[in-house]
Amino acid sequence: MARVVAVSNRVADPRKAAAGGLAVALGETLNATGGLWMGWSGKIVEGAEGGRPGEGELKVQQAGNVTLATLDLSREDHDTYYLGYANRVLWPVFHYRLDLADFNTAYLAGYRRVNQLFARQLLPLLKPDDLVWVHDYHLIPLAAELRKLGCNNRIGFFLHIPLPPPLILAALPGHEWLVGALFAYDVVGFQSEADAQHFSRYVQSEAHAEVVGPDLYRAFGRTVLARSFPIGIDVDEFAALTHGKEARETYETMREQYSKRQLLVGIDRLDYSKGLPHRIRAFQELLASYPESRRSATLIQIASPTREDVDAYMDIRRELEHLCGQINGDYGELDWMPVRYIHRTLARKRLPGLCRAARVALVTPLRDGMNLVAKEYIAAQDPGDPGVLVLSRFAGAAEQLREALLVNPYDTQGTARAIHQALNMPLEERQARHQALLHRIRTHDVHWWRRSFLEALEHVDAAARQRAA
Ligand code: ADQ
Repeated sequence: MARVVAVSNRVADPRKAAAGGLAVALGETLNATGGLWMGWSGKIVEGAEGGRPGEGELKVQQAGNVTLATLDLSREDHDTYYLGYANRVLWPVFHYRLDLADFNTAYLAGYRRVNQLFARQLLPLLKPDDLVWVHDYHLIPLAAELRKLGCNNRIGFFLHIPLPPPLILAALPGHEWLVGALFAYDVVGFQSEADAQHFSRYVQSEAHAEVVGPDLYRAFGRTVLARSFPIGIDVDEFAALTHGKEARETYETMREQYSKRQLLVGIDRLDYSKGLPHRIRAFQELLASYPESRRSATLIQIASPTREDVDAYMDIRRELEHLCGQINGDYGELDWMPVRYIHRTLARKRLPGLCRAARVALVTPLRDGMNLVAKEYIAAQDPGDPGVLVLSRFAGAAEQLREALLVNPYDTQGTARAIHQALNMPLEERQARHQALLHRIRTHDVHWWRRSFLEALEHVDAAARQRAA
């Protein structure tokens, strides 16, 4: 295979286990092809007068067979591109939260500037046959910027978050420009069928795109292959972690502590898209409607700190803390607290232990591109005595994980009923559902995802590209 060049907002050293499944999976391909990974270093350089540092500060280092190329950002670029356009505009709009979007024009200017900077820095590193794979909403216009500089490589883009329906997307000022920029790619990948359909409907109605073949759209003088490539996890890597020392320790401690109780778990970033307050209210409803669950059902909610410089994230944190305090005050006993809320990132090596010890996992986002926690929970279970996944129908994962108990997180009573059903599900039914789910996440794991995307990119119709050139 040709050399693969990955570009994402942040890069991770693929050799470090803590980097997680995506880094490991990408790392494998990058390593095999002697590839390159470019992104922001995570460092902010304060200019003398808040100005931007000069260019040419790309830091290049080797991680095994992989070249890592990282760029520092100026304070202004970081605040407008990353905190601004990516996290205050695209993230809320793409998660259907127009009410939380802040359409400040300085953000868009910063977003364009940083994408231009990435393009200028990346171009000299590219060889003509490289396959370039750009990741996520931070870098949508990158291919368009590279094309302007004369780049003719095959370039693919994968959107890790949802793409909203046309009328929500159309509320974004400059949406025509943003979606138009996707046509500079050869392949555009989405997490779910629903997202791919939103793209199809949008480009046909707003950009008068022509459908020129299966999943092939032509507009702006270019042809793009756009379809879903649902991301998976590295099931074997996760299974190995599950049997590691730290995970076993966590599992045994939890089993011991909760031997007479029913343990439920929630593991998320503290993001408003994850539906945490809705989840706590559904759990409260469980305690109110099913008295037998009192003194028994215990929810451990791990919510890791994230994007705390953005107001909406401080608001959701306060709301969650208030709700957890309320439910513990109303229902808690001297020897039992219904919710244990932990505002921290759980060490990756311990995560499978907690998953395995929990009878039920609550994965109930209001909107989510995929949600890998749902898949990790399945991978961590003991097939002989598996737990039950309660999953929001609005997570991309719900398209694949049909044997989970699917819920509408806005329906508090309905979700409480599903949690009750999960807690009382007979062993044979748990086993049958788990077996089907495990099969699905195994056949569609992260390696399948990476291979199918890169194969699509490698085999993109050369004739169509010629016509476009
Ligand atoms: P995220 O929104 O970050 O990712 P998710 O897929 O749920 O969401 O989690 C990514 C990883 O973070 C998982 O490996 C998970 O275990 C870990 N994680 C989450 N919360 C944690 C916590 N409190 N402690 C420790 N680890 C935690 C985006 C999209 C998703 C999409 C992924 C991958 O929003 O929809 O599934 O990218 O494409």
